[in-house]
Amino acid sequence: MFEELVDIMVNCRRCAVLTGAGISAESGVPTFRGKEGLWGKFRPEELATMSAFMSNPKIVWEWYNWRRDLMAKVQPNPGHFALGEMEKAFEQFTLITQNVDGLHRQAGSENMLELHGNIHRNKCAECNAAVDGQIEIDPDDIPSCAQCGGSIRPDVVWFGEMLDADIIDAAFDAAQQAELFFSVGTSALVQPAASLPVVAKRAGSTLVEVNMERTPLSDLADFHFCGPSGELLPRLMELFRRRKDGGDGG
Ligand code: BV8
Ligand code: ZN
Repeated sequence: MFEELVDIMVNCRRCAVLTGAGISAESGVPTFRGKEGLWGKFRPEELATMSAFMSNPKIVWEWYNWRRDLMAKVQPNPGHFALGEMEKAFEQFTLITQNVDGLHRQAGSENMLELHGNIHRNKCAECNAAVDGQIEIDPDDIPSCAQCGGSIRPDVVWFGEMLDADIIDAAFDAAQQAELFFSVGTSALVQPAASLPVVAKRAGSTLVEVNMERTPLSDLADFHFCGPSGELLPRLMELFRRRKDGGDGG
């Protein structure tokens, strides 16, 4: 199943990976668009937008507190660890994640870009000042920014908000330079993240998709492996390791 891909991997020096909610699914974190998805109960526009926060900060904080509580109970799964191992196998490796759950860092990934922020961090909704430490936010008594008095919000990128310019630039650079680009556990719908695999492919990269279902990217990909990333990525790395150790000719 992976032999042809491993033949390519062993000759690549620059690799980049884009992950989405699917890679955290086997850790017990609901995905955004799956039937049990986070959005199942709500619509993105209702909650993950500045206008939702301005009009109903209480319900937005209730939702984020619910997700934070959930994430405090979950662990990285073998898919996260496989990407942590993959990072060490290439001269240049960049992990680009749309996820805000922090599980990649817990699994040992170092050179990574959090495109959509991090749910465990807070910031001021007015002046963007980082608010470290305080994690528990009472939706009925939302704290104010010490600098400007603005309301405190989760430090994530909402729909209609710009991504951090340095982070998205670094992500496109990594995609442009990659010889090998993996898209893992993402429906490839949300922009600008979903353009990264396309940029990589156009720049000559081998494009590999690991996902439970086909996506708008699947026809463009050189390889599409349909299945759970928590099983497929460890198997791929196992074969890659054996090939690197010279223990496996085929
Ligand atoms: C921007 C952080 C410039 C918050 C998120 C029309 C109106 C308004 C806006 C737009 C519009 N058209 C386009 C836009 C732009 C919009 C966008 O792309 N919308 C989409 C929905 C069409 N993008 C933006 O607004 C971005 N900003 O463009 O700024 C701008 C400025 C002003 C005005 C206009 C433009 C900001 C986007 C960031 C939004 N924030 N998250 C939070 O988390 O609370 S997005 C959210 O979706 C998450 O980050 C999530 O990661 C991301 C993408 O979803 P996926 O990760 O792909 O998850 P999903 O459930 O969809 O898919 C999971 C996949 O995994 C599935 O395919 C499933 O089969 C698979 N899977 C499941 N289990 C497994 C698995 N695969 C493998 N193994 C498994 N076990
Ligand atoms: Zn402020």
